[in-house]
Amino acid sequence: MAVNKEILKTTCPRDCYDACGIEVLRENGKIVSVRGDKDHFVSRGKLCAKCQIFYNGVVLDEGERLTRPLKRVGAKGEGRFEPVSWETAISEIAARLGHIVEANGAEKILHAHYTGTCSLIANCFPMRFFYRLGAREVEPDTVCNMAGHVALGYMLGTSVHGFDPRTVKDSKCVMVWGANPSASAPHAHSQWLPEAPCPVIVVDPVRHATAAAAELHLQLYPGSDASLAFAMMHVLKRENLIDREFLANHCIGWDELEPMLESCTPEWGEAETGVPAADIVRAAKMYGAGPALLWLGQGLQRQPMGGNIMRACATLPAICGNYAKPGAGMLYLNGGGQKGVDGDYLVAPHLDNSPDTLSQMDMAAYLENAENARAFLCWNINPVASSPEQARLMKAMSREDLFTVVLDIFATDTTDFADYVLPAASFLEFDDLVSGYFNMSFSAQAKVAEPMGEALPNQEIFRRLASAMGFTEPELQENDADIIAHVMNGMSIDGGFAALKESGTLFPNPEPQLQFDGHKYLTESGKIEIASAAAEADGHPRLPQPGADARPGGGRLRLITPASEWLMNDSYANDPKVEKQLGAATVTINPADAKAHGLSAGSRVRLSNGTGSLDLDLVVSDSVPEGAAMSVKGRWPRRAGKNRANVNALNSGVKSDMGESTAVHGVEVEIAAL
Ligand SMILES: Nc1nc2c(c(=O)[nH]1)N[C@H]1C(S)=C(S)[C@@H](COP(=O)(O)OP(=O)(O)OC[C@H]3O[C@@H](n4cnc5c(=O)[nH]c(N)nc54)[C@H](O)[C@@H]3O)O[C@H]1N2
Ligand SMILES: Nc1nc2c(c(=O)[nH]1)N[C@H]1C(S)=C(S)[C@@H](COP(=O)(O)OP(=O)(O)OC[C@H]3O[C@@H](n4cnc5c(=O)[nH]c(N)nc54)[C@H](O)[C@@H]3O)O[C@H]1N2
Ligand code: SF4
Ligand SMILES: [Mo]
Repeated sequence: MAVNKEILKTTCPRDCYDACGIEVLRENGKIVSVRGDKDHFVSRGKLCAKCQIFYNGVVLDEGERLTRPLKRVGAKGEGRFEPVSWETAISEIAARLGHIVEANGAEKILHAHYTGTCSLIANCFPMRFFYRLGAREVEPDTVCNMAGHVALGYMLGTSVHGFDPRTVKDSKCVMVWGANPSASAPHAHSQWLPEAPCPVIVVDPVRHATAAAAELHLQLYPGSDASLAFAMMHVLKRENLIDREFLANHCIGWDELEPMLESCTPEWGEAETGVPAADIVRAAKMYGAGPALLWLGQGLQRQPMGGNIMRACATLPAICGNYAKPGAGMLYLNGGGQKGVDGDYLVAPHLDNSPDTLSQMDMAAYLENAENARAFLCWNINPVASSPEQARLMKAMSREDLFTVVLDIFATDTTDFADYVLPAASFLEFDDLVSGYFNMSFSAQAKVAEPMGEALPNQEIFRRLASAMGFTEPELQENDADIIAHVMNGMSIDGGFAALKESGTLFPNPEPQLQFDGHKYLTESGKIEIASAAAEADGHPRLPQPGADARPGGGRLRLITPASEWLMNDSYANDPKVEKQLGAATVTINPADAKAHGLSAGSRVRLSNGTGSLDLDLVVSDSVPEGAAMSVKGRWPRRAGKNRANVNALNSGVKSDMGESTAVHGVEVEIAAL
């Protein structure tokens, strides 16, 4: 019999800078291979190593996926369930939620969500349901990047209008500050940076692969970034590399900032940051040499003073006039708005009845108390793995009277605590849209397989819940094809979804975009607010401040828990081949600290603090500076043996200075041999 072979294009919808194009090979309608699209400008025929495994591994494995709605039969946390029909699950959940709304009020229903899938409909549509319901939302960005959003909002009026990476062809320097592309943006690491026509500077306490490949790596102490930025600004001023005309025309507050630079000499900078003064001078001259790009990572602001640090670092492009011209700019994230995506339409804010949001840093404490929350719904998130105060959260989620519903594609630590588990369809199983947040690309997620078992896309699950709860607003029943058509009608893409599926990815703006073209800054003043009255009104300093966090005392270490090259947040750890690549869970410390603590490489150590403890294998390397420790995020507590913990067992949930956001890279731990 002839084999019917087809190749279909789709897109990786994960929370990743790259937004790779994917090619799915099907034989007689069955997926036989998921791989990088040869014609795609990012993937060029190659997915990252983790997705190459995972998308051909457990995602396609019916034995590993959730395929039926489940109802709890065991104790909370045990993960024992019996299958039920969709009708039973939906009607019982709707009845219970309806009862809570009547007896306690909808604000006693808490819901948490984040980055499980970032395709537009599956990530946004469920918000329509929760807005209408009036449930309380755990503000998702508070576990990731909220401090940076708030800080850049003060300065620029937006945090989601970054540089266009295509503009690098005109750059004289790229500076990557507090991001690790070698893990979190693998193709930017292997292609975009090496192909840049200019030197690369990396600023990071950890010498990761991108830092090792850079012309210059400034290996600073964690939390000393604001001082480094001020020392660089001192040099830029001294060397006449600042753009005074730009400052006069487009910025507010230079006159107030300039005197602050006087004492921030490179030698002062070295004492503050640990970076040699000569390297500070060299970096400033490289950055000041002409149009330059500054990439501010999300890891950068996950610190106690993360908001101030973002403001200090983002002052560099302002004083060098690095906006609104080719080769210049700053990037935190690129939002869909720049491409014409109507984000409001996707979530329907006019339905919003909900009370104030809750910081994810406060979630464990909040859930402990029945007065706060009677129900907890989790979708696109695995908080038992990703949230702070892990042990406290598991205990709170063990409350018999906390009605818990979790949507996921796999059984996770979080589904173990659910009363009902609802099986979500994977990205291969429904049509959707993907908007890259680094590149200015816009892509189709195409349905290339039927949903596995009885799994359903998030949006369909919430349509069914909305009906069962008697909600009649048409927005809650809008179908995917209509949503896709509506979004695309608002954008300048010819041929609609069919054309997008055919090409996989398009650039709504075919030419490289100038950041803040025509100097249209989005603050109320229309200028870059180095000095911000809005920040001051919110109780922050009017200007970014130099300064570094106190270095941990008493032999403690500052624990950095960034992205792993083998995991995608808290996903992929259940794939046996990924698990093999990951090997044993480790913590890396500097040789000087190993010596001081009498520890040797390969030994088993315990990290502990007032929040919890975690046992790991020790790696000793000067890839991390003295006083710091590094262990990647994203392992699954339930796969760690009887202790059921990952790095978030040590995370107290301490907040950064802005946005009630996480300061997870500022956590301190003690280390001891086991
Ligand atoms: N210690 C430490 N902790 C951290 C961080 C850190 O740096 N250090 N980083 C933080 C950051 S930046 C983030 S963004 C968060 C991320 O934390 P999470 O959002 O919890 O992590 P993800 O792995 O992105 O997604 C969670 C779940 O979504 C599921 N999923 C995938 N597709 C779908 C779908 O279509 N529908 C549904 N319902 N579920 C789906 C996945 O199987 C996974 O279990 O973690 C934070 N936690
Ligand atoms: N493979 C993989 N890719 C991912 C993810 C993943 O989990 N795995 N997660 C995705 C998500 S949700 C996000 S938010 C992004 C995050 O991606 P990134 O923006 O790269 O953020 P992180 O990985 O948390 O941390 C980046 C770097 O910040 C550094 N850092 C920590 N403290 C400091 C400090 O005080 N100063 C400076 N200058 N640097 C510091 C860390 O050493 C680390 O190298 O990646 C996305 N991509
Ligand atoms: S996670 Fe990132 S690098 Fe990996 S396939 Fe998806 S978009 Fe590409
Ligand atoms: Mo994130």
